[in-house]
Amino acid sequence: MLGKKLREALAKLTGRAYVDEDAVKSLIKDLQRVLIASDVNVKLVLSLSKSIEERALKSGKVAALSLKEHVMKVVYEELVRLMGESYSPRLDRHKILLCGLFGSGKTTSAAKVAHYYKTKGLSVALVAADVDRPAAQEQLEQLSKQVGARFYTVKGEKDAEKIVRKALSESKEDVIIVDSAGRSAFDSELTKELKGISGALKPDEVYLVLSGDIGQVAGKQAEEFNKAVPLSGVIVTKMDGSAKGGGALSAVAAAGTKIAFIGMGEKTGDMQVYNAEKFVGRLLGVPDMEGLMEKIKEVTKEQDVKALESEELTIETFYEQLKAAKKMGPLSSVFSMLGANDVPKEMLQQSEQKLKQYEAMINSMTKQERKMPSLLKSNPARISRIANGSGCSEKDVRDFLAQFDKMEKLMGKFKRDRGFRKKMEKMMKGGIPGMGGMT
Ligand SMILES: Nc1nc2c(ncn2[C@@H]2O[C@H](COP(=O)(O)OP(=O)(O)O)[C@@H](O)[C@H]2O)c(=O)[nH]1
Ligand SMILES: [Mg+2]
Repeated sequence: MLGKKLREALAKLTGRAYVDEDAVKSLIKDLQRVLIASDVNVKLVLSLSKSIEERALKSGKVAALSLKEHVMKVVYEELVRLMGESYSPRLDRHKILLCGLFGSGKTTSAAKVAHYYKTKGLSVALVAADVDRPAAQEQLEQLSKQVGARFYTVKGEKDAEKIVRKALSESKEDVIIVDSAGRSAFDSELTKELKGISGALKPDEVYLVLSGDIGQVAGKQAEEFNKAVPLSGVIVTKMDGSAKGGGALSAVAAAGTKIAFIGMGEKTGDMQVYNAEKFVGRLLGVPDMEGLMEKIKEVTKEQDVKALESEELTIETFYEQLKAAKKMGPLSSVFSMLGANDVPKEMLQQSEQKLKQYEAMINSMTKQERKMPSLLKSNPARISRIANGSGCSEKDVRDFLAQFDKMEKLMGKFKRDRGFRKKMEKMMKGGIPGMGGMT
């Protein structure tokens, strides 16, 4: 383990924004409290926070992100590693088995999933293989009518496997969804029944239906079901209530599976395909997780664009950099991030205006023109078109092209010549704005 001071020094040397260890630790303490309050299994919280701490300290922070955002990014990525970024339900012919304990929302979810596939234009069969309660079969029959799915069962049959075999032999639908019996607790009877159904059905997807509010027991439950019939995903129900869904996180971690759908109400349309930004936001109590991740993605993309520097400079890549720079905020803050705090105000305003002009011009160029500026240089018609399109004069356009030419040469030199690079860096530190080469 490196000493803190040494690590800070190293971070500075390698150009990384420095990450404060104590601050990260205290942020992670907060995170632990939140996750435990959201019903995530304590052991899981501890192992998660350990890997989050390690990564948050090790990975370089993007200068434009606050420390909290940096940690949030790591947290988000770790959670996504467990639960998946989003779920893409398959849209071909396939067979689905739903399992779960009594009252978890299996039958309702069967109808919701059926509804989902109907809206995708697929035909759907719902099979009632809950042999314990005749009422459950009627419930599914009613729901089938509502969603326009074909309904299969054998009334009075006590062998779930037989119902499934019969449905399979008759059904021609694209998607076959089997609703199985639940128990109030997991037992060997249920295992036997599920294995029987699974053997007959040979499901492509096995979803465990879990109520979002079951809390700490979710992990154990998922493990048990996963042993009986290997799960391919979890459907979390009742997320329209106060549940935070931490149980689902424990469940997918324990069974090594992913979240597929989220139930958001009692009606057949009340279901969403799982999406990490919404789910993680709720789990962590961050109301605008989508907004936050959007920002993080943009700023991180900007960093990737910097890596583009080694790539060829075209108007296209220049434009990407321009857009990325804009997302970082006004030029003044970009300069101060570069360590140039004393750029005269007029100069900033002028540069800001120039950049706007450049953007308008590039917007008026075709993709080809952006890739090959030489198409423009010798072509007055094109130049006049761009001037008209961007509200600039033809001279502005020609100036920009000449400027771009210079920049291109400069970049080439920059890449080839390490000594030149050093000089440039020195110049920038001396307060000469980085945009100097552009204006
Ligand atoms: N609010 C809400 N209620 C749900 C949801 N999913 C199921 N339910 C209700 O939970 C109860 C049990 O559902 P059911 O599908 O019969 O569970 P099963 O025993 O697993 O088949 C019913 O009253 C459903 O209306 C949901 O996403 N939100
Ligand atoms: Mg049921």
